[in-house]
Amino acid sequence: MKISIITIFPEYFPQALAVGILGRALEARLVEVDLIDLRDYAEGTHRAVDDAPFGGGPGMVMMPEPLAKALDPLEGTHRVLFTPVGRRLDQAMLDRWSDLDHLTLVCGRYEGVDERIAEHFIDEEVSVGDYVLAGGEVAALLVTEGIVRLLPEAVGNPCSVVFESFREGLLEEPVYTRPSVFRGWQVPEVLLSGDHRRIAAWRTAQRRERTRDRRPDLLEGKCNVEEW
Ligand code: JDK
Repeated sequence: MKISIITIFPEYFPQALAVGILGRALEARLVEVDLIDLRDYAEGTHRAVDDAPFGGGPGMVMMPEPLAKALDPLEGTHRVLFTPVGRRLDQAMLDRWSDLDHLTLVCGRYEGVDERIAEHFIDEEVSVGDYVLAGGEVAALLVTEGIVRLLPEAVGNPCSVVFESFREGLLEEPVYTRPSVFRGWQVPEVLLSGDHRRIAAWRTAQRRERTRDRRPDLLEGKCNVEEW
């Protein structure tokens, strides 16, 4: 798989791409990340990539021409633009993109990109969450990491990834490791019992309780409140 990232800050990425699952996947050539410096497609002595907004208002807007020039050779790839006004990122999008041969991620800056780029050079506009970043780079890194860990052979134990799709949209249960007593705090007794039926029941109860408490939105339309 290849991921092309268009950005005015290519230097943002290399350290993050070198560590952990991402670093191993890149080394093993399971994925190639191509960092494209938008500045290389800008003209003039100042290599400007931004200009004032038509109609007035604060800030600057990414000019269409450098983005179009960078995106022309990437026609036919799946092109994602990060923006606070996109459809909200979810695991299903990452699952879908992880099957692609070539994904293009476009990172804006300033107040965003000229709308004609979004209309004519982009396949999906995506928001990574309901908060405002200063640009798309954090989003591109987040998506790259989320995709690469889904690639077969990128993760030590592929079962742990496959297993996720069977979790039915509930939050995961709490996990514990040794020691069984840490600073006086005991691991739940059931986890030490060796009774796998009781453990499974406890885990399910924990997942429901957590989801009800922290992410009730995940339960909407799922079930009657009594039962969960
Ligand atoms: C790409 C530039 C910064 C964009 C204007 C005014 C209130 C903001 C700053 N999920 C998510 N969050 N943030 C992004 C994202 C931000 C970006 C870019 C992605 C490119 N920025 C920016 C727009 C505004 N707007 C009203 C909301 C301010 C993605």
